[in-house]
Amino acid sequence: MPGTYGQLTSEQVGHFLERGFVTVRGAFDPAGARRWLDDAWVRFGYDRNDPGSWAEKRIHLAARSNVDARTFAPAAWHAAVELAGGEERVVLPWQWSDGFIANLGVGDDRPWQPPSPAADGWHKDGDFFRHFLDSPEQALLSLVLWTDMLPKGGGTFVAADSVPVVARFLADHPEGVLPGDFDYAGLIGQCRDFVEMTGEAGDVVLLHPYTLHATSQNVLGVARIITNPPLALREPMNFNRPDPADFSLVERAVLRALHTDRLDFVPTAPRQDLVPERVLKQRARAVAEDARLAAVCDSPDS
Ligand SMILES: O=C(O)CCC(=O)C(=O)O
Ligand SMILES: [Fe+2]
Repeated sequence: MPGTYGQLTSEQVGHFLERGFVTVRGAFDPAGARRWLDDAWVRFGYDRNDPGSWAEKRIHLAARSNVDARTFAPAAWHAAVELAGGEERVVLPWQWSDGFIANLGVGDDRPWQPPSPAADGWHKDGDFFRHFLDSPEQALLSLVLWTDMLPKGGGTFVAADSVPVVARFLADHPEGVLPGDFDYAGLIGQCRDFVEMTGEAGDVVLLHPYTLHATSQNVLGVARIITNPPLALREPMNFNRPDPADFSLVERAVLRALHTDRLDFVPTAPRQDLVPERVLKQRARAVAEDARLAAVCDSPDS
């Protein structure tokens, strides 16, 4: 459909349909995030210049502050909205936050291994809802790079052929799947196309929401910091639109995966919001984080 896609090139559209992701390089100026990153190190409780002090190797902070991606990273915003089917279909604003995910040396006590089914922690994002084929809560998975993501330095592992695998699983489970109930070993075992995502601070990777991915080892001694803000839809995905031109690229990728032109998907159980373990852990950390931030604010050289 030439001309239908504004921001994305036909190569990017083809790549998204084939391999489930699009990269927007230089989507924002990392200098604009300096304060957030300075605060993050206070919240971690570590000296950024002393990797020896980084006791906890993976930290996922809660969000304290937000920016609207539309103004902060316009090219990424436009690309994301286009993948999800247009501005009127998505929940706005698309908020990006300082809920940083730091890889400060996961698995740095053993030799680095490339992505494969043997890596730990393959998952689909969305620990906060019951998953259906058409779930609106997570229309896209994103990786926002607040630092460089260097080879062997914590680049998120991605299974670029996982969308069809997960699509079949969800199509077979119209009753929905709780985040902890996916057969991840069985699903990742069907994948062959593994990617170690790398890039520079300011890059953004937009991925199909079904994409299986995993934390990787970071053996470089260099901190890697990302966020993964979900873009949500106002209504569930619709695989049965009267005019095929109205399918979003995310929906098209699902139909293609299921080898069908359209599908009348009807969930057989209610949608469900969940409070993830992650949030409970973040709340538990927050008291100490607040105290450290307050101490920095009170110090004479702040
Ligand atoms: O840290 C990473 O590379 C991936 C993190 C992730 O996938 C998650 O927190 O859901
Ligand atoms: Fe994830």
